[in-house]
Amino acid sequence: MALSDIRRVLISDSLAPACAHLLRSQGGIEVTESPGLTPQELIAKIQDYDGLIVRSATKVSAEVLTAGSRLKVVGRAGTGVDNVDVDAATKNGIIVMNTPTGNSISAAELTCGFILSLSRQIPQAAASMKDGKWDRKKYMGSELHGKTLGILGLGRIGKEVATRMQSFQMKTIGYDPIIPPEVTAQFGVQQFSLEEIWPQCDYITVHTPLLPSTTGLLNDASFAKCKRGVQVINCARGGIIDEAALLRALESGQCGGAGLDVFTEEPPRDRALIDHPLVISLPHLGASTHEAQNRCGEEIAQQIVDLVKERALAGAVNAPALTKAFSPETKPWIKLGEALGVLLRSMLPKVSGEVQVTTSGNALKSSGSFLCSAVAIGLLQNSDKKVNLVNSSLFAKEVGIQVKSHHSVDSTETKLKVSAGDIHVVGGLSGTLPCLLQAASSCFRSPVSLSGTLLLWTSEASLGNLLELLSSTGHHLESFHTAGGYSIAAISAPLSDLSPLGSSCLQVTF
Ligand code: 9EZ
Repeated sequence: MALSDIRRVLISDSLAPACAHLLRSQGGIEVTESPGLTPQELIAKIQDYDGLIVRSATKVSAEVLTAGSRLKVVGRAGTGVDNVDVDAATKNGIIVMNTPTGNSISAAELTCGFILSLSRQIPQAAASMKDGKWDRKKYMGSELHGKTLGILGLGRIGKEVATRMQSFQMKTIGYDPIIPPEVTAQFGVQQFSLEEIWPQCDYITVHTPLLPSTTGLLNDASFAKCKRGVQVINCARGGIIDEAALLRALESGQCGGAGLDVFTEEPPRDRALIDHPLVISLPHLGASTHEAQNRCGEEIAQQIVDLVKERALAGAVNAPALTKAFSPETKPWIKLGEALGVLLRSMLPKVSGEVQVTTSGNALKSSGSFLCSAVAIGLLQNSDKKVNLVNSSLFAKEVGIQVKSHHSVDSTETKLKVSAGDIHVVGGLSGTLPCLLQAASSCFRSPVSLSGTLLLWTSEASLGNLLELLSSTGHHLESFHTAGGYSIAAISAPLSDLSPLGSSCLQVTF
């Protein structure tokens, strides 16, 4: 069943009404909203749905994903997919998508709130008032004017924090391994190496994903390189600032305050940081605004509508090969890739090791990755697994096949070549129909349509034997092609017994 065939969607968390409305009105999708299901209820219900949309409360476990026998997409209205078992989704051929941008302004504004709060200990002083006190000495603060803010991670959120804090005349510096310094200079952030950043900053805020390279980005060693009294903010992901190192730095005075919206464990059982007088903490409220929730609900619905309409695949986290695969022009090329994979699999006793996909022609310049997935589907035909464009490369790897792509500029002709060992097949389109142009080094005089039932011989076929068998079984010959020892016959329907046609004869149905 096609990944874009999404008729029924279940929304299992409380989401902005705009989400269901957009799915119904733009996508013609039947939507059920059932927030607060137990895991057992969700597992029982999910088999009736093609799509599932969640926020943070629903845990989309392997069990849920496996029970969803017709599930094609899981959408998370928000940044990250912490509550979705992405590996299990991929194995089951299910697309996982999120809305990476919907929360950016809210996250940035909260970060600025933390910086202002830290500079004057606003939450602590407010709490002391509620406590009946009038403590004017204890809450002496510092101006932000002229201070240096280090921003680690300069994507959308880092950028919005920078431009806002510049209006307080803070000096904004930062680091990002991907965004070029010329780009960040445009929004007033000079980049330095991390080693150069640490000693300059009065405040450091992190806006990176949680990766092995960013886990413990602030640790004992980096705190030691900072100015004494540096203040730190984490509104990104728990663990980017090492919690034990932060506590040590607060206790030694190396760190002068921390604003934390996120924790390695949520809710945190260890309350040592939260209880520290110089720590301001919140229960993961970065995305908790009406605007962010509306935006994320709308964005996830739009992304699913775009998938249904085969317009685009945006925000997918486990189908990188497919981001460019959604346009009407690519569909026949995917069909061709699958067909060439099927053909190669039938021609070889066993496909293993590297399979090379070579594209040529401008139209296929950036199609390599999804065509690899398409070829892998063909190579895995008849496997007992539910193979599709999401999981085919993964399954191919599991059986020892690596499908790799390369774009050739040697030919301007738009075509696709698939090679395994010393065997290769070349295909192209005739209109929108997948065709075989070449097998091994031999070109067919006219393209062989890769549809219906084909008989293949790796040696010279006996046309006499074939015609005799076809007439005795009531089949027709539709076309016959030979090239360099290979013969291909297109016939009207599959034959049940190929033995009269010689031992090299294979039958392939597309
Ligand atoms: C790492 C990063 C930023 C960072 C940001 C992104 C992959 N990646 N890594 C260290 N997107 C600052 C310090």
